[in-house]
Amino acid sequence: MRRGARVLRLERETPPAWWPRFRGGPRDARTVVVLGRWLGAGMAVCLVTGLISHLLQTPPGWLAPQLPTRPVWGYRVSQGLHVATGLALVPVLLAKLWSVYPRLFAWPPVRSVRHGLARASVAVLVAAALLEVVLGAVNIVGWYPWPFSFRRVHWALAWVLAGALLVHLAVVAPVVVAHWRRARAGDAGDAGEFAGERRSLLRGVGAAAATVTAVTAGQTFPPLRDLTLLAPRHPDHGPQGLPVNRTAAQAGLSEAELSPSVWRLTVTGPRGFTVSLAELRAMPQHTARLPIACVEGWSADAEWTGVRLAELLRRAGAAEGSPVRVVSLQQRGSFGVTEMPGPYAWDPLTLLALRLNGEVLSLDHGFPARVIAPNRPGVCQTKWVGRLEPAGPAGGEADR
Ligand code: HEM
Ligand SMILES: Nc1nc2c(c(=O)[nH]1)N[C@H]1C(S)=C(S)[C@@H](COP(=O)(O)O)O[C@H]1N2
Ligand SMILES: [Mo]
Repeated sequence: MRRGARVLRLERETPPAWWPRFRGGPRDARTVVVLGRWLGAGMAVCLVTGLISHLLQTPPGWLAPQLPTRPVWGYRVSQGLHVATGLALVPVLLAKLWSVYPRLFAWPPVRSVRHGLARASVAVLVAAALLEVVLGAVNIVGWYPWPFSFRRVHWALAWVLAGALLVHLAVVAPVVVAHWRRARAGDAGDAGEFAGERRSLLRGVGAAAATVTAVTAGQTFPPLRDLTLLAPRHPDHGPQGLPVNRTAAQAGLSEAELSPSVWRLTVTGPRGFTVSLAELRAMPQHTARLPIACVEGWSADAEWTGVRLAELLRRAGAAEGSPVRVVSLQQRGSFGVTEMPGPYAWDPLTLLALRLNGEVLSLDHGFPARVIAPNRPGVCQTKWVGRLEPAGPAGGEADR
């Protein structure tokens, strides 16, 4: 009781003279709710598409044999949406923080244990949201200033963010419900007071988000390609009309070791074999139009020609439907080895590609041979392939 009385008395005191005070501006509950709605919708899109990206890249064992290879552009749309939505959220997040930051200085700072916990959860929410968005944006420009794995931290933060957001929504639910609909003339409260300013603010934030999208989305959405001013990649700038994320030189590969007189493809298995490039070219060639969809948000369609992976696996005596480990000649850095689940390995569209857009693959696109599969993240489309290792009949790791 006595504690309660003290807290109540504190509530009646005015803040000290140095305590910040804010007046006016469209920072009323209705503004905050509308911005929160946009932010929440965008975060939900990022969470779902991020989850898809995670599962396609590193599926749990039970899911790997079920992964869908159609639509061929599925990952392209999903990850394009992820990065486009994440970038559009930047102005919305800034506006939301601007609209609520005076509340950081509410008096008294803490009213009760419950109030203290609610405020602490907002601290987690704000920190996680800022970090998630900033890390993502820094990653897509190819800058890695931190020592940790972007992917692991971004993944863990996504769950922290989702949890903090749920707690936050529970706490603010009454305010959200009260201001979900626009106030009508004659309604009580302050909802109508800032209507004009609110409209200007929301229009400004909407215009900022639309502008960010317009100047970046062309990296994945061809109709906007001519507006691609701020995106790190232009979808058709690069050798053979396709961007390159890591060149052969950057991967530590020399022209000599990739030369057709030296290079051989080995496929392991009960009837394992080794072939030269000339022998691969003599096998039946197939052409497929499939996108490269980089996890970093750029993507482009291309026409690939080569040998069906399934045909190579079958010839080596691999069990139908079994997964395959794709091993690149690249020794340095990541993406040298991919585990390809069965559905991709045996899909008729999945190729060990030798040609791109009608020409022999350039060195930087993976000459002499690279993998291209439908509905797969770009990181899994291994270049400079040297070995294919299908899993044994039991499909277990022990067979490898
Ligand atoms: C609300 C904000 C966001 C959430 C909840 C979120 C969530 C996720 C999740 C769960 C993943 C999968 C991570 C994994 O594979 O383990 C992911 C991947 C990714 N996100 Fe976000 N993200 C957000 C914002 C952003 C932003 C703003 C960008 C960049 C502009 C971004 C760029 C990326 C990239 C490049 C990946 C692929 C990582 C990789 O596999 O290498 N994200 N995101
Ligand atoms: N061996 C190897 N394969 C690789 C990579 C790599 O760094 N090494 N990068 C991957 C990534 S991140 C992408 S997006 C695609 C890009 O293919 P491209 O350079 O032909 O456009 O290749 C993938 N294959
Ligand atoms: Mo990529």
